[in-house]
Amino acid sequence: MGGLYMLDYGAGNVRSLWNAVRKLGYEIQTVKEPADILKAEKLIFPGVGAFGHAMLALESEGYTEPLKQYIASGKPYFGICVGMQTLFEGSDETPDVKGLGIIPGRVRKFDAQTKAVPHMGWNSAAIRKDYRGQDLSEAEATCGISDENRYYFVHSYAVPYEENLEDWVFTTTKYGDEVFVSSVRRGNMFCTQFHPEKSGYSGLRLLKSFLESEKIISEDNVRISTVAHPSVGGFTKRIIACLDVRANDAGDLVVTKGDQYDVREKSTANGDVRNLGKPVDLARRYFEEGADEITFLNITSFRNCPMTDLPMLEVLRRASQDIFVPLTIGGGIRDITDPDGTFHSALHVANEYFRSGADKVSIGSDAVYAAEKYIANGNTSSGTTAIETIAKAYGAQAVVISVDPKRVYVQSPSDTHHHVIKTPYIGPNGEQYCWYQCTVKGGREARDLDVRQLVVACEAMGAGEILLNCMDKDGTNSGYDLELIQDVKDAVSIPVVASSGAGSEQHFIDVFAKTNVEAALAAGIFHRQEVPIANVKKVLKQSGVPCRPMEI
Ligand code: 1PR
Repeated sequence: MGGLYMLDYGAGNVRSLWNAVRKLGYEIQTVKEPADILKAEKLIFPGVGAFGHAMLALESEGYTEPLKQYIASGKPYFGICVGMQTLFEGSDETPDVKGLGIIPGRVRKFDAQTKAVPHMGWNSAAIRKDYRGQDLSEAEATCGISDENRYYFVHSYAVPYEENLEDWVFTTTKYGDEVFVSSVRRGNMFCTQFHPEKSGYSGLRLLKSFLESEKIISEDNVRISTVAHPSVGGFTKRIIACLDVRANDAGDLVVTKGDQYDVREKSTANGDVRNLGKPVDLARRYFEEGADEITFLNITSFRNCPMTDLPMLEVLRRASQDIFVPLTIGGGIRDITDPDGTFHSALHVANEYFRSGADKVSIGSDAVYAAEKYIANGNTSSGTTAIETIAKAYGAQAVVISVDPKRVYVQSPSDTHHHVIKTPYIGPNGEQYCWYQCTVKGGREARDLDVRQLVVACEAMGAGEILLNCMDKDGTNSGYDLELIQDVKDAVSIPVVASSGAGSEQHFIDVFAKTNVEAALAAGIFHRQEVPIANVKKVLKQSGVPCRPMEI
């Protein structure tokens, strides 16, 4: 089909959308100049990053007027996330920048007192039962959205559902105590707050219905009833598969797995790097098996890794062609100086990863150094750290902090100036207390910084999520470190991913029952096929923990 265009203002991972459209058998072109917008027969605007940044980028590229003209022409338009928000009058995210003003209403920030913000993960999108006089099955059939499915959201700002929006609102979604507009649909326009290109097969079906449709819906179907749909909460806990990747001694990139971060076989004379499979093949398997997200950690990239040799870029490019759930990449996100003296900022390194298909980047060692400086400067930051520069360009939700802590036992809380917790894992000398010491370089070097100090500083600098490993638990199959996890949850209001130690389905039940963490990550049990992801979700569902259903 000719004439399908994507509006890209250079702010994010448009590769996922491109891959999703290709997967569905369509070709899509990128808007390169204002005239392309008017040439388009169908237009998709996958907005990423801050509202103000998007509006200013549209303005400076000369896209604002052609975009308004395109929408007014009646040709099909699909806005995603910020691509939907820009249609409203304005946003609290950037109060002095006006939106396109096509839909009445304003984008507001979620209340972080009552829930983790950003709203990150899978939630339902409930079609209003009275929608434009259609019955539910008709509405479902014409757009591919179903109340049963879950869609991937990642945002801190949303349009609260209000009565005056009823001519526009197609679905609403509940997050914590707030109900917001998760899609609008009217005339030629269909826009979603969630990311269909990251919403598995449910998202692909929705995109397909847009690509196939002649027109979204006719004007005479404008809604007639005033009964709003009582949106029910459908937010789920996430199950994340993690792939620790490095080159083995033969130079091939393999998925490996450590025991407390030691990835070398003990059974072979040479102590070879443990090889559990090929990164792209394993990641594809986890997507098909129902992983809600996939994380790749390049575990040796703290070594000198020039920009010309970032092997994970190719892994991401290939993985993102067939995987339609969020991909996180970690390892080596920091300022890099190549052997020839060329300097690359952390933002530039992150750009390369986003352009190759990553949705989030995870920062380990560099976050520890940044937090140390932040604390040393009286809890102020320069604005130039990797966390800050990447969060400013791509939004907080794109910046994950990967924490590699290890326990340091003390007899009494007064034995250290660090934040101490009581632990059920008694120390070698009978100690009942410990603090969690941050490490860098894959756990090789310990720093005088505790986990609480790290996560609080990183949240203040603009990080959007914490990936909380535990060196003592990694690879032990003995369950998550629940005390550590709840302690970190209590310290921040951004989402926290529990990691390290999962060895059975029961461990997932425990982590969600005994802490209020948003997601649980595991590596070894999935790689060794000891517990399939489907079984984890089945037992969680039986225990009353909401999960994204398996889909085909
Ligand atoms: O410091 O920004 O270059 O990032 C390096 C990244 O590599 C960090 O995210 C760090 O956690 C990771 N990393 C470095 N060395 C290792 C190692 O294992 N030797 N892996 C490593 C961290 C922990 C988790 C693991 C969970 C679950 N591995 O990724 O997947 O513990 O395992 P389990 O379910 O089998 O218990 P930078």
